[in-house]
Amino acid sequence: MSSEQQTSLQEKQFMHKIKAEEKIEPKDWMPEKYRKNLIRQISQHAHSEVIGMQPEGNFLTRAPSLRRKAILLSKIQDEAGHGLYLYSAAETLGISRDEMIEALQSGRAKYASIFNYPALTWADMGAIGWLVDGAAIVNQVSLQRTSYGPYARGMIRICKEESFHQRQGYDIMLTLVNGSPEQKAMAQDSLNRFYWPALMMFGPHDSESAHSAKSMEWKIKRETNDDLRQKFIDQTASQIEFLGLEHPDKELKWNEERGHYDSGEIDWDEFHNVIAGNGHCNRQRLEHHIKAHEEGAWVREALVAYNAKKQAKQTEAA
Ligand code: FAQ
Repeated sequence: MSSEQQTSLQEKQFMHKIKAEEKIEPKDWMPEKYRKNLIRQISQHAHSEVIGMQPEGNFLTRAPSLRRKAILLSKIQDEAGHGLYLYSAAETLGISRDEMIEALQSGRAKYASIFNYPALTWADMGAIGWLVDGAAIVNQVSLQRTSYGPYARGMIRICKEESFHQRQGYDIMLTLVNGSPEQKAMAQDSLNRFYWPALMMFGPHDSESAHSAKSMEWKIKRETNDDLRQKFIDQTASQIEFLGLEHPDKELKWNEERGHYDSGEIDWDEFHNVIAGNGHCNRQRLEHHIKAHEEGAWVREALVAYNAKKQAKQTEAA
């Protein structure tokens, strides 16, 4: 059999597995473009979790009570853990952690646009948990069925934790709307600033999405950007109503025929501007990441030295 025939047979077997809903595992044959696309998506997902710790991290010293501080701290630590599961999943595809970090820090790899918006008030901790984690869950629930085994399994655990994050955010909002008029106004202001950027987390419209068609065929993505965004719009409408806040989208209207809400258009210029690196906080987020990474170099070096010493001792004993 020629090498071309061999590849075509492998491709057929690969597609057969995808169609049969079998997971693709690290040692299985896979098309090079499938591998590269997964590395792109999983590593950007990991970067988002890690960069996403920054806006909330800023509020650890400003939490209004010890209880709120402990909850926020534990939520932020979860996000670090999510980053680690995801980097590990990407590593099974043959890329190193160093290469991924280099791509992030040089600006070649993206991370979720939402984290380039500033967190200005305590209410933003509520809006981030409720809306940002809420949008992340809608997307990640669907990714639990993604075709790549290590990514799908990581998503199952991540979703459980994100669900707690979403509730703690909503709980902060509930407390604020039931507080003083100033607290309620703070919650409204935060909703107004985070609602549209949260919708942008789902990516461009399907018609503009470069990767969607192939990712849907390979079942890397199980639902399209617009379908997931619609789910989020639908579920958020009643949550906003329950809080007694005004909906930031003045064009939002229930469409009986579609069984969904119709909504106003996203400011796509803003979205493209932010992902091109020109958002409020893009520079600050990357500079902070680089600084923290450099300051942590001694920990990585100490670990390598410790492992080398342990290995040498074991060899000597053997
Ligand atoms: N921001 O062709 P598509 C979280 C880029 S986790 C920045 O539609 P795709 C937890 C896209 O990368 C949040 N860039 O792309 C948390 C591509 O550029 P490229 C992260 C965006 O991949 C909460 C280009 O535009 N979740 O929040 C964005 O098929 C609180 C064309 O777009 C995930 O990453 C965006 N919003 O669909 C942590 C989930 N949208 O790579 C802390 C996994 C698009 O060619 C605190 N990822 N782009 O240079 C996905 O599901 C997909 O990658 C999408 C984008 C849906 C994000």
